[in-house]
Amino acid sequence: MSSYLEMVDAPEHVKKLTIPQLQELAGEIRTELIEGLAKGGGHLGPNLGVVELTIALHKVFSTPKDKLVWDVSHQIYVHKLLTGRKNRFRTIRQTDGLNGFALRTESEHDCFGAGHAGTALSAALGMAAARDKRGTDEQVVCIFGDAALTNGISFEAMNNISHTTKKFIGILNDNEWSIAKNVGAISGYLNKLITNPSYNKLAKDFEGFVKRLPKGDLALKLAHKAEEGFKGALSVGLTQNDVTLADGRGGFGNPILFEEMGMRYLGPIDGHNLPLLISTLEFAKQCDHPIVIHVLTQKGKGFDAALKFPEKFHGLGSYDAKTGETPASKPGTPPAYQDVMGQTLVKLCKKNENLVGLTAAMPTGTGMKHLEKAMPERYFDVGIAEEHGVIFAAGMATMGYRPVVAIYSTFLQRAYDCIHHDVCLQDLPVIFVMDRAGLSANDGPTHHGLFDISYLRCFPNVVAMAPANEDELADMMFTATKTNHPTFIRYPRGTAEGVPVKAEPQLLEVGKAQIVQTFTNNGKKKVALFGLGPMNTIARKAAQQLAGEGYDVAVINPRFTKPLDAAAHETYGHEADLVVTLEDHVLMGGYGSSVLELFSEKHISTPVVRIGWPDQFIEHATTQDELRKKYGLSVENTVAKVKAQFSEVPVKVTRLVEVA
Ligand SMILES: Cc1ncc(C[n+]2csc(CCOP(=O)(O)OP(=O)(O)O)c2C)c(N)n1
Repeated sequence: MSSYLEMVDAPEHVKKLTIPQLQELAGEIRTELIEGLAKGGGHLGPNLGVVELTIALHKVFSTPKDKLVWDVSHQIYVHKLLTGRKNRFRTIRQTDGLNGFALRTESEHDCFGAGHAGTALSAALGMAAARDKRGTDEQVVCIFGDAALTNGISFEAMNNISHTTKKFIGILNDNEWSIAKNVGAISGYLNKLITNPSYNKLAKDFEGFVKRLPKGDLALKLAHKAEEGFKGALSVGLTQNDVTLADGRGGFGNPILFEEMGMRYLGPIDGHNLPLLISTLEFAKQCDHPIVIHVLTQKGKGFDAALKFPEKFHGLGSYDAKTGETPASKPGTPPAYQDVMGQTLVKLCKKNENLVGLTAAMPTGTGMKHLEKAMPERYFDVGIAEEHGVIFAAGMATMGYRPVVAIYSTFLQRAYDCIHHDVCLQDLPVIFVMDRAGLSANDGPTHHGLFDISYLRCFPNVVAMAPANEDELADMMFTATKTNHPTFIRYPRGTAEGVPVKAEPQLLEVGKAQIVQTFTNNGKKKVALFGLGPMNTIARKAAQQLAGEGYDVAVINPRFTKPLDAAAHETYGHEADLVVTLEDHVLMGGYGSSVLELFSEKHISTPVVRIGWPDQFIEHATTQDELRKKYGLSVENTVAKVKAQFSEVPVKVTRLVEVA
C-alpha cells in the first residue's frame, strides 16, 4: 500500500486531499483492488469502474451522517477502503473477514444492506422521507447501475420520488453491462442518451453554479476546465430545447425519462473525471429538486484483462494480478451443476419443440448460455426482472410452451407472489431450475438459498425435487418436462458429485424415493438416514462409519420434497429405531419438518433427528465446507448425533438444534 491510501482511515481524510492527490489515490486504490483480490477473488470489474465516483462521493458528502445507498452493493469495495476498513480489505469474502456487500453491522458507513438488485432507490427514498418528516438535513444519495433499471422495483421507486421529497440524489452508474451485456429497451434507451448529442443535458443553473465557484482553488480550476470540455462535448441542444418542469424550474425539451418522472436529469458525464464528478455532486447537493446524474463508467477500468472480459471479471475467484489469468480447473474435476443443467436443457430442447429457456440476467451463472449458444431462438433473457420473468413464463405456458426458468433460489424469493398467483394457482407447467440452493459461501446471507423448500411446499400443485447428483439432475429435468404441474428442482452451487451423466435421461416416478441401501437386520440398532440432495453424500458416508460401529443403517434418497414418498417414509419410520433427515436447507419448515408432520399424522413415534441449517441467517465464509462443519451439516456430526441418541457418547453441543 502506498502513500495516500495509507493516509486515509476515514472519509474526513479524503476531504483534505487536493484533486491531484485524489487522482493519485484513485491509482493506488486500483492497485489495491487488483492485487488485494487476486488471491480470494471478488467483484473486481464493477469496483474498478467506480473508483473516482466513490472518491468524489466521499469528498462531497459526509457519511455516516449523509447516506450513500448502493444498489446490489457489490461495487462497495472502494467505499469500504475509504471508511476505515482498508486494513481488513484483503479478508473480504473470507471467513471472519469483511462481507462482500454493504452490511449495517459491519460499519456505520453502510447505511443499508443489500445483495439483491433493484432495492436501493426504494430504500433511499424511504430514508429521504424519514429525514423530511423529522426535519433534519442529511443528504441521501442512491447509486444504481444501468441493469438495476431493468428491475421493476426501481421504477416503482422512481414513480414515487417527486411526490415524496424535494431532496434526492440518484447516481445512474452506467457501464452498459449487467453481469453479461445489459439487455432490453432501457439499455437501448440509455445508449441513445449517451450517443445522441441532442439528449445530453447540462443544466443552465449547473453552468452558473460552476461559473460562480471561486477561482483560487486548484480543484475548482480543474472543475472549470472539466466543465469547459463538458460543455463543448455534451451540452448540444440545451438552449434550443429548454422547457419548464412542473415546479416551474428550467427543464429540457427532449423527453428524458427521468424528467418525465419528475426528476432533473444531468449528464451523461465522464465517471472517471474527478473534478467534474466533484463539481456535479456539489451542484446536486444544493439542488432543491430530485436529481439524477447519469455517470458513464468503464467496468474493469485500469486492468486490461477486466476490460477485455467484463463478464468474467464482474465477479471471479483467484486470478493472476499481472495477467488476469485464472487457474485452469484440475483434470477430473466434476462439471458444475449449472453446466449440467444448461447442456441437459439443450439436449431436451432438441427433442421437444415446446421447451424454451429463460434467465433473469444470469446466462452464465445459471448455465443458460448453453441454450443461448445452441438455440438462440429458444432462449430469453428478461433482465434483472424475476417477477416479470416468472409471469412471462406463466403466459407462455398457457400457450402450450414449457418454459424452463433458471433463477437462483435466493433471487426467486423476489417472485414469490408470481409463483403463487400466476403459476401455482393456475397449475401451469412451468419448470424452475434453482441453482445455488444451499450456500453461496463467500457471498453470504443475501445469496444463500436456504428457504425454498419451506416457501414452496405450502403451495398446492407443486412438484419439488432435489437431485443427489448431476445424473439425477438430468433425470429430474426430463421428468419435469413430462409433469403437468409447476415443477421446481433445487441444486447447489459449484461442482457436482462426479457421477457420469447417462446419454439419455430417464423418467423418474413422481413422488417416489430411491432406496440406496436397506436394513440388513443384523446390526444392533436400526438407523434410517434420509439424505436429501447433496446431503445424500453425507448420509452415505455417515452410513459407512455407523455400519463400521455395528449399526444397521438404511440410506434413502427422498428425491421429492413434494409430493413426499409417504410409503417409503412410513415403512422406514416404523422399522427404524432412529430416523435422521439431512437437508441443505433451514430446519424451519423444511424437508425434515414435512417428515415430522407425516409421522405425527400416521402416529409414528420413532425419534427423528433433523440435520439442517438453524433458525438464523448464516454468515459468509471462504468455503461451504467450513460452514457446514461449523453448523453440523457434516458426516462427523451426523455420526455423533446418532450415537448420542443411543447414549453412546455424551451429547456434544453444536450450534445445531435438532428435535426428537
Ligand atoms: C434480484 C437479483 N437478481 C440477480 C442478481 C445478480 N446480479 C448481481 S449484480 C448484477 C448486475 C448488476 O448490474 P448493474 O446494476 O448495472 O451494476 P454493475 O455490476 O454493472 O456495476 C446481477 C444481475 C441480483 N444480485 N439480484
